[in-house]
Amino acid sequence: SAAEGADLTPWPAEFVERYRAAGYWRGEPLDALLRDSARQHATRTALVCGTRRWSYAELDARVDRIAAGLAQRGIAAGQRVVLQLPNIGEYVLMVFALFRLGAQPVFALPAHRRSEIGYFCAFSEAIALVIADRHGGFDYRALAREVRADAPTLAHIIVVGDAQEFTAFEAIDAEPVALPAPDAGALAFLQLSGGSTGRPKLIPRTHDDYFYSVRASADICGLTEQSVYLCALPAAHNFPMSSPGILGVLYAGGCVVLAPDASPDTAFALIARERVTITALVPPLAMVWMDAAASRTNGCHELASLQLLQVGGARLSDEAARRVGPLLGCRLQQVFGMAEGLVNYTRFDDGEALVVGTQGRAISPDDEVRIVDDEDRDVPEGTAGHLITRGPYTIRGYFRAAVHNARAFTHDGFYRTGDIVRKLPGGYLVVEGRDKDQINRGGDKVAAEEVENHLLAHPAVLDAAVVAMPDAYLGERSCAFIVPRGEAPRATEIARFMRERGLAQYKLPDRIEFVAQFPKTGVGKIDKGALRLAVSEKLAAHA
Ligand code: J2J
Repeated sequence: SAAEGADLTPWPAEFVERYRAAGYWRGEPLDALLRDSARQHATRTALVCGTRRWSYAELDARVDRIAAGLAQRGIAAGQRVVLQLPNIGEYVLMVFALFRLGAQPVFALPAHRRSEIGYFCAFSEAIALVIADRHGGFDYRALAREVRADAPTLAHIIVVGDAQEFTAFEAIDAEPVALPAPDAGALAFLQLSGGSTGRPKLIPRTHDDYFYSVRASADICGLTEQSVYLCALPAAHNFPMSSPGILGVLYAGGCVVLAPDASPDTAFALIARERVTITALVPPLAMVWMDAAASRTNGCHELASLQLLQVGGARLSDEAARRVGPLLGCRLQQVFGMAEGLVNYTRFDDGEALVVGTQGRAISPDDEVRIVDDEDRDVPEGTAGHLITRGPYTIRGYFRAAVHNARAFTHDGFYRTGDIVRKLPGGYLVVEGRDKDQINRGGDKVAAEEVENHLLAHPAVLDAAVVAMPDAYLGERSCAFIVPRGEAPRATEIARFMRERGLAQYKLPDRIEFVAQFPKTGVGKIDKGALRLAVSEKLAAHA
């Protein structure tokens, strides 16, 4: 694996010194966040899941026992554990237990299937996989059985619920033992990249860098021990985890309420019951909530406690942004972030024009945010260009991806975000588009090449190109253009084949177009711009 590149690309020494001197990196592992809050807020409610509630003291004590239980089974510091859980209390317990142990969670999503989970387990050389028995009509134990066959390092499969032949989550329990504190400069966990390549890239975040982004985010969002956060998005996603999300709320001594899903029926009832003050959504869900609130006579009443709605993950239209306040009776905060690091927020003292029309500005005075042209030269303020960035919580390289890193980072360590952005006075950013080969399906990122590779595995597919097409609800959906080998297969046959490949549902093409050949650019590459135009014109003609 050494040939594939480093697990963690370190920041150069001068940056390490600067970030420490500025007080960003404090040498504290992430589990200290829970330990400290347990000291300060022992009896306050930290976590709510359905009818179950944990105080800070209870949560901290349970985490100690789970960490000891994991250690007893031979799961140790520096080992990877693929974590795939829905929004349930055990997710939070397991995350902190792994942090405390110095073991490294790989944050998979409940939507992932055999293709993704198998890859995460094999590529990260995971020693354990943690799943729920069933969720959303899907049996994760069946998935684990399939994955195990191709993941030689996988020694433990831990199941919340009915474990069948696997290890029950409740069995991971032992008298607390003294564990050496993990090195705060070390890899704390692997987050997933939205990516644009054939295989999802893994993002190595350190305790130091992530802890800083969480503290600063909690501060920017005004979190206190009075804050009640509804986690309605999948908890493992970087946004509800850290911006300021679950970790930020637990740092501030507030209360995290886990929602099993983000539907208005579920979420509004929880907001009313727990007096939720802040939550985070992707734009399509924000629109569903606004529609629901508008059509419910008691909608506003249920949301009375809600002070702040954060929206991010994909571009929120100005029109939708303007309706948040009137319809939901709370403030809007736009969040433009990425699991690789950089997070931008609109601020509380920003005027309407900034909150509605921009995606905010960076967290840190030491975030270096540059907008450049195709030759990496800075463009004038207000001009659209490529966003590149480095800073105290932005990675310098992906996990074991030397070849890709050479393209994804400049020689002096700026991360190429792939976003096309304008920078306004004060550092406010407006996301104008993207130059990465990705579809942003309402916040769910789909790497075109990953889907194309699966399509190319079908014997009747000669060539494939996946592009974004406009969609009123999700912003974008995916369209696969296929050049058939001989007679075109039926679209339903392609869909069946793709499902069998074990891909997450959101990556399956929303539309398939068969063509005799692809339009080419001057240099002979597939002209994806022309394909995007072709499908959007076709959709417009039928609208
Ligand atoms: C336009 N595009 C956006 C926005 C992200 C907080 C919030 C979001 C993420 C996230 C995150 C956008 N408007 N407001 O990690 O901590 C697109 C950009 C970006 C990519 C990153 C967080 N907010 N995007 O979405 O790693 O293209 O992180 O580069 O999933 O989402 O995706 P992801």
